[in-house]
Amino acid sequence: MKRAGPLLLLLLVAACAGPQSALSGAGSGSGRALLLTIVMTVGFTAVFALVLGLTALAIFGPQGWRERFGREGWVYGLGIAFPVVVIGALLLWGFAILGADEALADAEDPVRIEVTGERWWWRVTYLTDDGRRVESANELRVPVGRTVELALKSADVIHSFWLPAYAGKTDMIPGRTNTLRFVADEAGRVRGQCAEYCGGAHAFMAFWVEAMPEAAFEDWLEHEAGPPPETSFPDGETVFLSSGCGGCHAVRGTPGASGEIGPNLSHVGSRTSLGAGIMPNDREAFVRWVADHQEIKPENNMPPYDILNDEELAALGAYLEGLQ
Ligand code: HEC
Ligand SMILES: [Cu+2]
Repeated sequence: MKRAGPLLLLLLVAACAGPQSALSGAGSGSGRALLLTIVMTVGFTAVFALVLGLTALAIFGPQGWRERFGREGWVYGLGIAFPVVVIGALLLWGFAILGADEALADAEDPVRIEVTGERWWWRVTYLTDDGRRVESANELRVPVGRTVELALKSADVIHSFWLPAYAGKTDMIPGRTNTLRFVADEAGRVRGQCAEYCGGAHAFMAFWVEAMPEAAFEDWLEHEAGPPPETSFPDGETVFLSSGCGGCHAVRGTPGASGEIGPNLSHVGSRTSLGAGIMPNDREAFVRWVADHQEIKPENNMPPYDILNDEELAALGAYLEGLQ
């Protein structure tokens, strides 16, 4: 029984690892947030223990102690001066540690990506060195070891961009552009989530970030900027175009599919997930999304498509998966 405590704690801490954790961070910002968390936790546990100890002494302690604690000086000392000094010092240190990381702020030639919070997905636009805007959605790819500068915006209400493995939360506020810089220290895939309640499907507004070697990133971006390969599923493309999907979704190189309302689907088949980080990305998932997205992600802004039959759905699934 005596061992249960530490064991439980171990279990709890073990649950803190994984792709969406500041404790197993992979960037400079998360390291600082973790240090702050540890210092706060240890420090305030000590203060809590002190308060409990003094309270116990004041109640159960020897007569002399109890009289001593009865004096007014204690209220000024431990009740006012102590918290002001401790919390003030922590506040200043917190500002210093969480303030702009100078190396990051000064880094020249960052990779620039615009991320716009939409109800309830992420519009992602890469700004290339030669001035092009490459639109994608619901997933970010970044090069390892190079500073990434995100311009965070909102298209509607306040969202919050939270990518704990690399940095703290940054709000996305209508009419404003907030900047977030980070460096991914190693290759890998981490998860982020909207951290500000933004209405109906807020809980289903997540995203994945993949950090990859710089050369691979450049190749990927070049591919992402172009149209998908010619489709091997013309039937699916026909269903897509005749069902009005292209009024909301763009597929580069496809006449009639240049909508701006929903996520850009040019290379949707090559992304990690569907529906803003909530589903796998395979043919079957595409079919499920089109058929049942209002059950899977209630209240999302894509209209239901109950009119499509199984054959049309299968053709659409194959076509969408092929958008690589
Ligand atoms: C009125 C606009 C509208 C129309 C029409 C529309 N969609 Fe969507 N679609 C959206 C929106 C908005 C989302 C984002 C939903 C979310 O995740 O909150 C979306 C999401 C998607 C996704 C997931 C994309 C991703 O990045 O995960 C797919 C796939 C998709 N739609 C396919 C289709 C197909 C196929 C059709 C036609 C049968 C269609 N859409 C018609 C607005 C639309
Ligand atoms: Cu939200």
